[in-house]
Amino acid sequence: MSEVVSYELIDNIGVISVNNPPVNALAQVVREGIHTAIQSAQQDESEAIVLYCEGRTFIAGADITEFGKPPQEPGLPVVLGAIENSSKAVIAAIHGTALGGGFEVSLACHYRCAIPSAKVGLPEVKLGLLPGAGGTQRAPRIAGVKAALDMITSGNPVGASKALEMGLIDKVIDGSDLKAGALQYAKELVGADAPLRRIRDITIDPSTVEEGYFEAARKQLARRARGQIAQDKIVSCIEAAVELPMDQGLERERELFVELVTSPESAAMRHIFFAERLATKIKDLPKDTPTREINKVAIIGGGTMGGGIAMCFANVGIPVTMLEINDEALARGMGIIEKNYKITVQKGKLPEDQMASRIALINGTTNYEELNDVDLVIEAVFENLELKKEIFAKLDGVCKQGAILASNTSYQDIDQIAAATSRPQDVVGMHFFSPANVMKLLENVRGEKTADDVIATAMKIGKKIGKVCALSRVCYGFIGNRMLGGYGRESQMLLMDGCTPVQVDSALEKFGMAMGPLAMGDLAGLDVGYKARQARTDLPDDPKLYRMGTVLVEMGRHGQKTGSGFYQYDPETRRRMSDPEVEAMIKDEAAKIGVEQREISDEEIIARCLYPLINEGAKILEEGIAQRPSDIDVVYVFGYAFPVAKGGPMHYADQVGLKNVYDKICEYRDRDGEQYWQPAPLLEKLAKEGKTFAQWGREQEAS
Ligand code: 3H9
Repeated sequence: MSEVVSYELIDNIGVISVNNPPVNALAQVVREGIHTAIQSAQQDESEAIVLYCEGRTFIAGADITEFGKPPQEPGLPVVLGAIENSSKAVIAAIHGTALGGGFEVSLACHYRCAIPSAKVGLPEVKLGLLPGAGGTQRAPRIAGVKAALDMITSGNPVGASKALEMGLIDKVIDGSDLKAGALQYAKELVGADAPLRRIRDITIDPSTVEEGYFEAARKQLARRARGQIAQDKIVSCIEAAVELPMDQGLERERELFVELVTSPESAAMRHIFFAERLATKIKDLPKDTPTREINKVAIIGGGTMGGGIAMCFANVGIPVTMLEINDEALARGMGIIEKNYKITVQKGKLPEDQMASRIALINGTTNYEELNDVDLVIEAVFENLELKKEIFAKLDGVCKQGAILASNTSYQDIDQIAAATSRPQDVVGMHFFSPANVMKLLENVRGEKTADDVIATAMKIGKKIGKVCALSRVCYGFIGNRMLGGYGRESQMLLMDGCTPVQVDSALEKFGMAMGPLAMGDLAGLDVGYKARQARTDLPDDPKLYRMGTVLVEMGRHGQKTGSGFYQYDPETRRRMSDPEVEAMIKDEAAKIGVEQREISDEEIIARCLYPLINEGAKILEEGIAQRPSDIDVVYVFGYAFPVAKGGPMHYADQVGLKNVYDKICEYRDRDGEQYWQPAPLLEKLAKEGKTFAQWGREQEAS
């Protein structure tokens, strides 16, 4: 057939096998191979056809690398048409993950069987797309409108038994020998003279859909979509599945798919898909770098952070010992963990019995000696370098040789912490984000002396506990927090210049940030930044700088925890409300220091808050703190809720144009001063050469 698709006749069944590692994506050769195989099977003595995949999974979707390139024949709809119109029943045999175009291939088949561990789904929405090969038309025809809409707009896969319940597949094969089971099933269908079941022949009764259902779905999805445009179009497609005949529904789907696949939102989300995977690759570490076994973990500190980290390990069945200074602190820590698990159970996301088994994996101690057999320790105490050094010296004394000693510090120097031990090669940063059991990012920090296998292990264990990992070198604040400085500063400067807090936050929330910077300050506590500023000696002596943050804290308005900060908060619901008193105060403070306020556009708000991120990102690249521009995007999307549909700050900068970013920074420098705006040399260079960060990244990767 072709290099990646083969065809053989086994007894009376034709078997098409796809073999396109790693995930059997539907590259042109695969599409062509399946198409040819289906056609030739029509001519031989086979009585049914099984579509099977070699390797770790059934087809996991279209080949994402082909999007944005000129289309190559045959297109997927043509292949699906050939399958659906086959004169002999085609049976999809599913293992691993049948996703996107892969699941759509199976929906064009007449029957679908799967092994119990298989999953099926339509995750296109996670790439800013919709299922473009009939998924939006076929799924509601067999699973019902609501189930299909939920599945396609969430993008989440379902396991084989659930898929069977939903009508998405027809049979779960007993045991793990899929090929034998599928052959057996095909023979049974032939023996029973089973009809050619084409999903296209099913019509949906419109009266089964409540009046106003689609409008309500649109509204609900718009609230959670944050700048993403695919959800709304998915609703339109499913509406078409109800209202239009199959062919017209497919046409509508194709039209909307093409709009999405050429949109900047989908390009950004595809960028993040590949960036997430690239971030796990360490430039100077071979793929086969050995890793250390992690079977038992200790966490130092049972606060919110330590508790959240402990949950991450317990969730994947790894026993954890949590160390606190006394029994009272330990009981408090265990209480927080239990409360968090209970909330998860109440939300229906965890069965109650699993909660008990996970909690049972977390043990408390106040005695360092009990850490003598753990494979990994993560210190998560408050940000005090001396205290951290003391703890690491103690760990050095009790932990077995080869144990990895990690710090969850957000700022401190990993090399100094490592120097407090006799084994700096075993010391690494593992920076989790709060709440640690929820946030996806794990920023691993490589010290000067960290051993290769320690880095490789930190990346591997991160993946195991469900995190998206990125690697940083040592600097104050590492990649993520170091970049934040200018973002917070400008959000407050804008107030002095004439904005209200609502205006600043709304502009950034419209851009797609989950929460504007001032509301975020209120959530974190304005006193935190206030105290940190007091400890710094390097800040310019400028009355404008952080003026409102300072004034509010000195009035006792520390943010949500005191019921007011930049905003007022409803004591019951915590709903944020603008505060006329703060707005008047801002005007007064600006007048006191002689700042003339003016109208400020959303465009200026976005530029002043986001361009400092980009500029610092460029410095971080030049210094080799981040491995590549796309790693910075991964940090921001998964750790700081930067909108995925914008692709992270560096991708966004490339879209705006580096020259435009550079020119604006120069304009702000000339207006507001060099102490705040100093274009990074790399940004200046690339702007002048007309290049993008992505191009620079590729050049570096190749060199
Ligand atoms: C679609 O189907 C559109 C249609 O509706 C309409 C068409 C007309 N293409 O994730 P991993 C690479 S949209 C190309 O580390 P895992 C990946 O980059 C698609 N490459 O493995 C990585 O490369 P490398 C809908 C792909 O075991 C390697 O495979 N489908 C694709 O942790 C291993 O990946 C999806 O959105 C692809 N489709 O997870 C599914 N998929 O080794 C996307 C993967 O060089 N894929 N690669 O870094 C996944 O969710 C996961 O890869 C999967 C395996 C769960 C399958």
